[in-house]
Amino acid sequence: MKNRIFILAIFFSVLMIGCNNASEEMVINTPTIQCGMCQKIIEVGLAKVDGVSNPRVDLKTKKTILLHDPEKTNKKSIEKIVSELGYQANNLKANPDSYADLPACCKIGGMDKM
Ligand SMILES: [Cu+2]
Repeated sequence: MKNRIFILAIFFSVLMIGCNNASEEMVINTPTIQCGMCQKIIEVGLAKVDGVSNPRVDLKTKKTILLHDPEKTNKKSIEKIVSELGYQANNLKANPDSYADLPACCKIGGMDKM
């Protein structure tokens, strides 16, 4: 019986630590990324955002995975930031001006022309 309370206590304190961190995983589809440079642009761009930590771009699956603090930021604003970096984020299309400024290799089909 004592053991069970002990386990429960550990369980709840782990939960509390989780809440204090307030970091939830978020996965964003970034289907227009082409190369390692795109990966860097998005990872560096998102790392600067308050409430975002450990952003990483998976080139193979074309997904961006990050931890975020729901009190500081949300999916909508992160999608907007990715769009402003020049990339599509889920259903939000890339900002056309930012996309135009991307290096040629980072444009859609850019890697195929090399
Ligand atoms: Cu690129």
